[in-house]
Amino acid sequence: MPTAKRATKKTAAKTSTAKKATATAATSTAASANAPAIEPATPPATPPQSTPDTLGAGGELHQGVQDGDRMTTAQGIPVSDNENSLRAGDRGPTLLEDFAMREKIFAFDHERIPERVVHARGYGAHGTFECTKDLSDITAAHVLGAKGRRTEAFVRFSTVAGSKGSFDLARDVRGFAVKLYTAEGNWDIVGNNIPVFFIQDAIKFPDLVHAVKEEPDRAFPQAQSAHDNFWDFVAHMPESTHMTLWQMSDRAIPRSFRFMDGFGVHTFRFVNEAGESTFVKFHWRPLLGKQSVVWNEAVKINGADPDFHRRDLWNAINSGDLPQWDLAVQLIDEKTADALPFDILDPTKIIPEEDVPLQVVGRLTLDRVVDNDFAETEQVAFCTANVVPGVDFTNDPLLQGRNFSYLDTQLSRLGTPNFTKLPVNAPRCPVAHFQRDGQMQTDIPSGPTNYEPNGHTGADRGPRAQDASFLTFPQEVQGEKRRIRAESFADHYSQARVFWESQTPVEQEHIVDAYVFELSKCVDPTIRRDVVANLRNVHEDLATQVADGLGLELPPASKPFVPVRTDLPPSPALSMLASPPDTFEGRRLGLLVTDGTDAAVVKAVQKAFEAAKATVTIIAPKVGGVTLSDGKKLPADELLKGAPSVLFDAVAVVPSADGAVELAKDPAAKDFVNDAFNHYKFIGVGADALPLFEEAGVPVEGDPASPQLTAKSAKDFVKAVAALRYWDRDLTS
Ligand code: HDE
Repeated sequence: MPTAKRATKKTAAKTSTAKKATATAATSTAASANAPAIEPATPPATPPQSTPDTLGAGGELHQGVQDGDRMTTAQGIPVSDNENSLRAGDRGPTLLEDFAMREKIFAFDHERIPERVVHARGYGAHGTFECTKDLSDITAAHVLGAKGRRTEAFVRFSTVAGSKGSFDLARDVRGFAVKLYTAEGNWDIVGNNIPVFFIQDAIKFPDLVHAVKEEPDRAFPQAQSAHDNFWDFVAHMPESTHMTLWQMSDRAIPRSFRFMDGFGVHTFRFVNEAGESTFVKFHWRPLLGKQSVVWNEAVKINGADPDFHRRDLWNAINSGDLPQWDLAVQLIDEKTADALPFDILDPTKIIPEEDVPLQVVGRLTLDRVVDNDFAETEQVAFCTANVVPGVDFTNDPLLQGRNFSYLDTQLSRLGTPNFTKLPVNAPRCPVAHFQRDGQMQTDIPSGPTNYEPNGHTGADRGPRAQDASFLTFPQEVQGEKRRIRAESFADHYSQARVFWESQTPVEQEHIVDAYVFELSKCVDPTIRRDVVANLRNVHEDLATQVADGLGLELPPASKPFVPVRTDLPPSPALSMLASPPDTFEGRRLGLLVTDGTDAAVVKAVQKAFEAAKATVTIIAPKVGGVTLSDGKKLPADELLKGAPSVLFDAVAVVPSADGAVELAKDPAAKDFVNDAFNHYKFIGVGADALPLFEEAGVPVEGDPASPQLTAKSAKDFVKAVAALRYWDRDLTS
């Protein structure tokens, strides 16, 4: 089986780096990744003792599943034939005795573990976090204690509602979960790309998730909130109004994980060495700026490439285009917190950046894709309760509930409390505790002492000195035990109004369109009415436009618990388009060529975009490529029929004169330019390309974002596309 052998060797080499990284965690397993093939057993001269170096014929404990040179069963028995099961006679029945076949199928039968009940579809990568500002006056967290200090990280991005096999461009919140393997244990910031949440109290989470997931009787719609159950729930939960505005905005259809924010959502607490506490909100801000797609594009991307986001991350990291985010914090002392118009414990509220500015304290760089999606991305276990000394919780009732939920769900997903031993979850610092046994215990703790205090393992195995340990902030707590919502949580609309008022007209139009689309999918008309009744408390313009889009008579406003504040100023930082990235770095140009395309144009475009740190994808009618004007062959990256323009941030269409005539007959080419134009993209128009645009009915002549593209103008084109979209394009002409 030469193929099996080749694969084995390659993977063995690759996994050795992962092993190195976890060497400190895997204390008792000194297996070598590059161990020689197991030789046929030579009986040992003396009977084996129970020490690791006499385990196994090769004298070593082997845990890697692809370490050996020859194929074996999981028990290490060499396999003679992996093509045929054991049978009686060449046409006879298969024998139960075939342990190799039965073991193989048994393992396969159990390959899947339960998918996450939410955030099932995710994609992970490794990276490094670097502290860029010493924050030791505010927090004792080691990771933030010295400028330049670097900490290993793992990040998993996700959608929330869809199952593991759903598509990437669902209108949905994105998970942004970060694990920092600090010198003082793992710190998880389990956040989202939207800074607020639908509900204020964890007890409502199962209801929210049931409502948004597929309806239980029919098992659809998948990965979509556009259905009765979700909007019925929202209509009856006015506290979700603020979050649904964000969800209806373009934030919920990001262009890529690389171009979206992350937020810790809750207010956390920093505690410094003197025991002083400061409230903190966490923000991850992408260095390449924020960018989203438009809804019509999202719908088409889901068909053209359901893996659009994961492919983007994989390609970017593997091509050295490393995604980066700044970690910024909003620090709030008790006095400032008391003066804010909202309760900082309420997770449906933000603290405007204009009120409490962001301070950048670190930078996250993703620099390595996973070696194995299951072992790492699927098995990674995040938990809000994983905090390190210097970081603590607040009484946010959503956060308090989450602290219970994550550990609990890991048990049903990963099947054992020993999931902390998995390489992706294991701390990168020494651990010392007396927790033992359980399913899948991979450690072999030696000696009889499994309790503390004891007289054998030494003082260092007891609790560490107080000042180096996690100390809960001694916040005073008192009050009656009651099921109650604080009055300070009662305002459900004012910040939704601020969000609406802070958006540009284009963004407001997208929000209205999204509400109209989603509510149009509700079969029960009372749901549409009730949602619009709530929206009247946010802003009359919003409610009127949504009602109009639905053909609905404007219903009376629902009654808010407390009067809506109309005096709060807009927060420009909430708009994505108000401060666009203005760079094409990290983005993708689709360059459509045909036989005879001017070689000088191709060369100039490639050079200009490479200099701008962007990617050029060559698209041609045949994937074998084209012959350019200079007679040279140019291989294509993509076939035109398989690479619609929705997959690119901007396009350039540079056929030869004959090529343009041929393209004008091709529906895929016409869709290519039509969609690019309708999605407000920049289009570089080659000198001979007009017949295609004319045939497709795309009015590029006179359109400022569809300049003529020549070898000379390539540099200007790359500057122009940094605007990313030309929102002023009049689509009615
Ligand atoms: Fe989660 N959430 N969540 N969540 N959450 C899970 O944990 C939960 C909430 C978030 O990539 C689960 O391991 C409750 C807010 C992310 O592995 C589960 C509540 C935010 C991920 C769970 C919330 C999040 C999860 C499912 C309300 C943003 C994916 C699988 C009190 C700040 C992590 C798992 C990954 C995953 C519970 C609300 C973010 C069931 C009870 C708010 C990014 O434990």
